[in-house]
Order: sequence, then C-alpha cells, then structure tokens
Amino acid sequence: MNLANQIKLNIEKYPDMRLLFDDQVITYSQLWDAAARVRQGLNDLGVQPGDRVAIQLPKCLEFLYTHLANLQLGSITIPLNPAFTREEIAYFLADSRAKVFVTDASHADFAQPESPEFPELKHVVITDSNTGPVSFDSLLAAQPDQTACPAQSNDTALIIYTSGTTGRSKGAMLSQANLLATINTLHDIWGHSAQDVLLHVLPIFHVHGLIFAFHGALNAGMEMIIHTKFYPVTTLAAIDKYHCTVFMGVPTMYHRLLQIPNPKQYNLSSMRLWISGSAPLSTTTFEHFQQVFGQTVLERYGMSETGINTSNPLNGVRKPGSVGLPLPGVAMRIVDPTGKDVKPGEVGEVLIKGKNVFQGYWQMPDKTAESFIDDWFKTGDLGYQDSDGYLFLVGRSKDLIISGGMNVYPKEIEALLETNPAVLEAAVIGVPDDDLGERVVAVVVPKPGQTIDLTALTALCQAKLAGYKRPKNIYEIEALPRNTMGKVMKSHLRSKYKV
Ligand code: MCA
Repeated sequence: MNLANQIKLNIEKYPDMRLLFDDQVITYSQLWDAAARVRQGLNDLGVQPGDRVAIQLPKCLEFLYTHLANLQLGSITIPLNPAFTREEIAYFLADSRAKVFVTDASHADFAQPESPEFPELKHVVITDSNTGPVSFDSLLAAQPDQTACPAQSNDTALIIYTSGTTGRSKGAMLSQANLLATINTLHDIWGHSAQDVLLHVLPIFHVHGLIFAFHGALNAGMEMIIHTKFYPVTTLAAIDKYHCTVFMGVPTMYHRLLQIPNPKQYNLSSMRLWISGSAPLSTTTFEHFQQVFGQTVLERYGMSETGINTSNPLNGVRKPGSVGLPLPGVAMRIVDPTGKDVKPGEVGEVLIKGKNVFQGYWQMPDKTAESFIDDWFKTGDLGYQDSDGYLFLVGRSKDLIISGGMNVYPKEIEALLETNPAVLEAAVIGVPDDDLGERVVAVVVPKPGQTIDLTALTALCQAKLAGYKRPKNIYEIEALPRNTMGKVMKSHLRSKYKV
C-alpha cells in the first residue's frame, strides 16, 4: 500500500466530508478530483514518478492540490516556507534539482526555467496570475487521472529541508512507508475517527502541519476547519462554532491562547484532544492551560527525520515536562557519548529506529552516515527515561535553537553575519522567551580598529534570512568568551543576554 492509495480509500468512503478553508468549502471528493487534474497537468509538463516538484506558496488549496497530485503521481513534494528569501529558495531549487516550481507571481521573475542557476528546472507554475510561464488554472483544466498511484513503499514522497548544522541545508527524504507508518500510528494512539473535527492552524510546509495534521485527518476521514494563520481568538471562536474536537499546535500557540482575556466566553466542551509538539512545552504553560481550560495538553515528540517518536497517552497519565512513551513500532535507546546505553534516569542522546525513520539526506550520503549509529538515528536530543519509561528531553547535543516551533541553526546566521567586513566573528544563541520558547540573539565582535554598523547588520539579515531566523537582538562585544580549548562558551552568552 502507498499513501495515495490508502488516502483514496477514505476519499471514497467519505466523499462528502468537508474541508472549510477560510471562506471556501470543499469536499473530500472535490479535493481529490482537483488533485487528479493537477496530477495530469503536471504529467503533461513532463513530471514523472521520482521527479521533484517544489512548492512555495502561502497556506492555500493550490498547495494541497499540488501536494496530493504528487502523491497520486509518485513525484516528490518539496514544501518551502513562503517566508524564505530569494537566496534561500534559489538554494533549495538548485539542490533538490526540482523539475517544476509551483509558486505565486512574486517569485515568477527570478525562477526562470532552465536558467544556469537551476538547469533542471523545466517549468514555473504560477497560481495567482495568467501571465506566468504556466498558470495553475491550466493544470486544473486537465482531465483528471484517477488511476492508482504507482509508488512503491520505498519510493520517496517528500523531501523536507532542515537547516544545516554546518551551513548547507539538508533535505530529509521521507518515503511512502515512513509517512504511512506515522499516520497509521497516530490514528491508533490518538483515537482519530471520522467523528473528529480538526482545527488546522499550522503551516503546511512542515511535517507537523502537513503530515501529522492534514494527512492524519484525511486518513481518519475527519472534517477539517483550516485557518491560513494562527490567531488565538479566532481559534477559540472556531472551536465553539464548528464543535472541533482536535487541535494541534506548538507551545507558542498555547502560550498565546492563555493570553486571551475572557476565554470562558467560548464553548470548548467539544474538544477531546489538545496536542502540542515541535518544541518543549513548559510545565508552567501545561499547568496554566489545565487551570484555565480544564483540559490536559497531550505533549508528543517528533522530528522531520523520524515523524512521530513518542507521545503521552490518550488514556493514562500525561506527565508535565515529558514527551511521553515510545510509540508502537518505534524503538528508542538513550546512549552515552561512547554509544553505550545509559541506566534509567541518566541523561544521554536519544536514538530512534523504526519504519518511521527517514531514508537519509538527499544527495548527502556522508551526512546520512554521520546521522546513524548502525541503523539507529541519532536525534541530537538529550534526555532520560523515568522509572515508568516516560521520556524527558533536557537539551540538545546539536547547536540548535527552536523559536516558536521553527528550527534555527546558529551556524547559518553566524556565517552570514561574518560576511560583514567589520565583523571578526559572531555567535548566535537562543535565550529563553515566554512567547517563542527561545528567541534568536546574535553577539558580534568587531575586527581591530573597526566599528560595526548594527543597522547594516539588521538590514543584511532582513535581506537574506526568513523572518523567524533573524536575530531579535544583536549585541556588540569585545571578545567572545572561550574555554581553554578555544571553544566559544555559548552558555556564558546565554546567561549574559537572557532578558
Ligand atoms: C514568525 N516570526 C517569528 C516566528 N514566526 N519569529 C521567531 N520565531 C518564529 N517561529 C516573526 C516574523 O518573521 C515576523 O517578524 C513576526 O514574527 C510576525 O510574523 P507572523 O507570521 O505574524 O508570525 P506569527 O503568526 O506570530 O507566528 C508565530 C507562530 C508561527 C504561530 C508560532 O511561527 C508558527 O506557526 N510556528 C509553527 C511552526 C511549525 O509548524 N513547526 C513545525 C516544525 P517581523 O515582524 O520582524 O517581520 S517541527 C516538525 O514539523 C516536527 C516533525 C514536529 O515534531 O512537529
């Protein structure tokens, strides 16, 4: 079985099930039919199984049609954050060797088919204008191809770019079998059913919003209320209005829901499951949510490379500060730096094995090899298991900041800041932030005799980096603190610059 054929069974079972996409209403069968047209349209452009189709669009139906068309055809979706700058997108198009780029008119000018920058890019499809090289409407006008999806379990279905720890972003390849393993597991452990109504507020260019939420819901036959963006008050109002039962969010969203002045005015009694992931949920937010909303958030742990790994139980104790228990079909070990298993209660690196674990990084066999010990994936997360087997994450071995559920790799930003001729070196750190969990802060050291123009540095970040990666503050310092080995002591910087 592949993902498209499994989803198709539900489309046939619940043809009239609805997606309410802001003010548009669309049924499962209309969604599938539109995707089948786009499938044929892409195929007419020369897209074959295994080809990459990059999508950089806001959250919209065209995104979902294109992604489902790829699943039906056996081609590979490369979802890209609409906030990425021109330079970021250029890297992804070139690296993925995408054949087709589906985007809006704002990117039509730079991504020219078969330009020397992207020699393998054959077509740019524009969603919001008929003036582009290929209009999205022309794909939708094709005759629907309703034949079974030819993809095999081991075929790649999705490449998710994760920022690189050493500069270059890596494309995590997820196979049909990986995605199926994840959504089938979620279905069982979270008790999803066609009686559920999902409120979907997450971005769809990540595994969380695209796979756990959207695919998870399709796989259960759920009605979906889809908001293009997260607004706290609108969220509660929608739950009240549509009697939603399931919500998936990042901790920043839970923090913001708790800032609403009079949440009791909304009837939220239909809700059975508030799920949090992508970043650690503080015990303060967990407990505050219980007091204000009278429900217990279910925290879980996943990664782009592994899909879902652990979850607090649907029925049973949900421990504050814990991401729960390893899921059926997911094997977990916690090891010391030599690779030896630690004792329960001791901290080590979390390793994961299972059908959920990705195929490797696109065209980066060395990086893939470095990420595994034997066939165990090294998550880079540090944690321990308590005597009941619950996992508590306490830190990371990788230099990674998680801001509002978005991964930010300091190296990428440090390298950019160091391109400024007055900057000798830069260190980028995450400092605690009530709203975002961690906020990105940069510390820069001037070259001898030079003065750093901090406004110019801010402008540089604005031009080259997507908003969530940009340092919220930049500080100048005479020298970075280093240990005797010469390594920058980021922990010192983190305590110095925490607000
Ligand atoms: C937006 N901004 C941010 C972030 N998001 N700054 C830091 N961190 C962020 N995460 C900045 C923008 O650049 C802009 O800056 C300003 O905030 C307002 O932008 P806006 O779009 O209005 O932001 P927002 O609506 O407040 O967004 C916050 C958010 C969003 C709702 C928390 O970031 C979000 O939806 N996060 C979820 C990410 C997610 O789905 N992660 C899953 C990946 P300026 O004003 O300067 O222009 S992990 C995953 O998939 C794995 C598998 C897993 O386990 O889940």
